Amino acid sequence: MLVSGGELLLRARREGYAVGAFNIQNLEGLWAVTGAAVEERSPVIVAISPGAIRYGGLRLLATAVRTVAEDLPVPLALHLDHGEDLETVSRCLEAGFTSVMIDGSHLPFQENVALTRKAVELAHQKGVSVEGELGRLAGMEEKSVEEREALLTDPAQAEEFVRLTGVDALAVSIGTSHGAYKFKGEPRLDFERLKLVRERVEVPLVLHGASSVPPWAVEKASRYGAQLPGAKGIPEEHLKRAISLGIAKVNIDTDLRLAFTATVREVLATSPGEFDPRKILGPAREAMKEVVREKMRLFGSSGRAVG
Ligand code: TD3
Ligand code: ZN
Repeated sequence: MLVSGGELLLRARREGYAVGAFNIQNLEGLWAVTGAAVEERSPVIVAISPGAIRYGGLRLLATAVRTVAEDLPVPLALHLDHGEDLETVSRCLEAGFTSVMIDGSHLPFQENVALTRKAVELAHQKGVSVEGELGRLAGMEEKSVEEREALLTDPAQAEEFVRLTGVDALAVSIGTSHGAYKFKGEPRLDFERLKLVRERVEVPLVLHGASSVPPWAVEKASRYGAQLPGAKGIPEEHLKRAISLGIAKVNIDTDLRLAFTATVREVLATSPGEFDPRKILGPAREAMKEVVREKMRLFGSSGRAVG
């Protein structure tokens, strides 16, 4: 069933687990993510970014997700990831999203507050919850202490941001970044900062850039010709710790892309006579589904859809 994003996260926060938000761009992704949720009996957030909207079309993607959600035996929230402006937010509200993110993290504090507050006004009129972001996601290596401080979420500012905007969830910057190259050296997250934010902020917290970039996926893709030197993500233990410290939503995109692409490469390389898209994309979406299932178990959302 289609549910409000806010409700999913409040329950996760209360019970101490996290709901995965998995990005999709097409039907393969939708099948993989919802298939995993059913098999794990897990609540799930299907995330669609502005890039995905440009690729797949807003109405078509939204209709597909809502149609699947109707008959789904587990709760699903349809979420706009990294909404860039109020027009995108409005279009998604119109299309039946049950959760939206407005990302003003690149703006000066007051401008981020103003933009986010407007998104909250629009969305709350329709009973839709809003995620805002404070602090910027960026590689933290080769940065001075001052530069890091400027990028990571400030706990006192976070408290003020939530109070001034009325957001239902807050994305924080504690050292993660998007993509497959998150660290050059040892993976490090600022857990102390997360604790301080948690002490001051009541609403559920969100971790972006949370893919683990598992070695098996990088190796499999590389075996069949991919070139991903230095790819590195967030260790699973770090994610568990972040969830124990109050993260209630974890965003995953890169790991799904890697699993999908590694499998497409494998099929093409090992079955050169194959040209039926179903025989190529079928195994790929199956691999993607297995990754989503593992995330659900790691985040503690497996089995939460019942009782
Ligand atoms: O918001 N997202 C998904 C879009 C980013 C493009 O990769 C995330 O925070 C996912 O982060 P990750 O670690 O999967 O790249
Ligand atoms: Zn993100």
